[in-house]
Amino acid sequence: MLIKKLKCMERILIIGAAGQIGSELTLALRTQFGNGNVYATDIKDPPPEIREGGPFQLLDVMDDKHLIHFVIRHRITQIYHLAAVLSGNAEKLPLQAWYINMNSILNILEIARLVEDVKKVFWPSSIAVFGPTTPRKNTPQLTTMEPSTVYGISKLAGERWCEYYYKKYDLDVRSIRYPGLISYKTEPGGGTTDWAVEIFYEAIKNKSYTCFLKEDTKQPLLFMDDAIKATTRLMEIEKARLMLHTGYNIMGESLSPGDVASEIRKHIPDFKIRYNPDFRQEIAMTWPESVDDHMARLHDDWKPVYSLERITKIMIREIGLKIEKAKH
Ligand code: AKB
Repeated sequence: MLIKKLKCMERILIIGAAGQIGSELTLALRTQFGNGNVYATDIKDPPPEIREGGPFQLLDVMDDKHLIHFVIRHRITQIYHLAAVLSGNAEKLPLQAWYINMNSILNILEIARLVEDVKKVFWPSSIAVFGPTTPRKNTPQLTTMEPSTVYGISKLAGERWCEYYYKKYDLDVRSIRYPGLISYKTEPGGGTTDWAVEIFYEAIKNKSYTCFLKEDTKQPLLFMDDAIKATTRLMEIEKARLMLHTGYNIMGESLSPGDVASEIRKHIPDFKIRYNPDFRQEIAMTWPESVDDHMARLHDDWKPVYSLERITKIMIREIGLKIEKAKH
């Protein structure tokens, strides 16, 4: 009862609510805390259920003055900062990506430090924090980290800043190193793991896909529902029980485009895939194939429950319905 009462007092700000993670996390948090207590924001329009299901406002995380006013006016207690320039796009405009990724997290950390009502911050890290000198298989939580992409460097620096604010100001920042996320609600944009979503859309629309990675390049992947559960659980854990204030490794399965294509063919037998690796192949080769996520699993017994077989069935069904609906 007491827990329920406290939960109702939370007022949550989501930055990047129109993105791949934001569009699903907003809905999950609205179910948990009540629609009116979760303020979704982005610089672009979100899907209709985000805009219509609770408060939504266009807001730019780079605009620190508007942001701090928003946080004070709505007496925000938790901030989820999900906006970022992803790995592939960041390589095209490295300095802009660095500026956006770093200044946005610093804006959030500063606001959270200055505004007393803000008690917790969530910020997504990534498997991109690892680099070519990191062991690629079962990558440990703590290991050599020498990222060679601008996105990876910004995520590693972001992790260090999160820990700095925790140590210096006792700010309760929590983070997960997301692997490639598979989801059907909102497509990702500009990442090195985007193929794991694109492949389903193209298989359903055109029965063919040209993949930007090689057939056998394995990456750690995770279904969005498992990622959302890991995130909401991490945010619920008592502060004293947290083992890390940087990013927790998590993953579902380690899969290559060839693995996913074979599973899709069980449903669409004439699906064809071609491989035309581009610059993202090089990025993928510096990232883990799989990560050791035992620390995340220690928290409330979190473990992924969606297998490739189950994910494929869901993706084919849901994307099929979405395409049908768009026609009418
Ligand atoms: C990307 O590919 O850039 C992201 C990530 C793994 O952080 N999906």
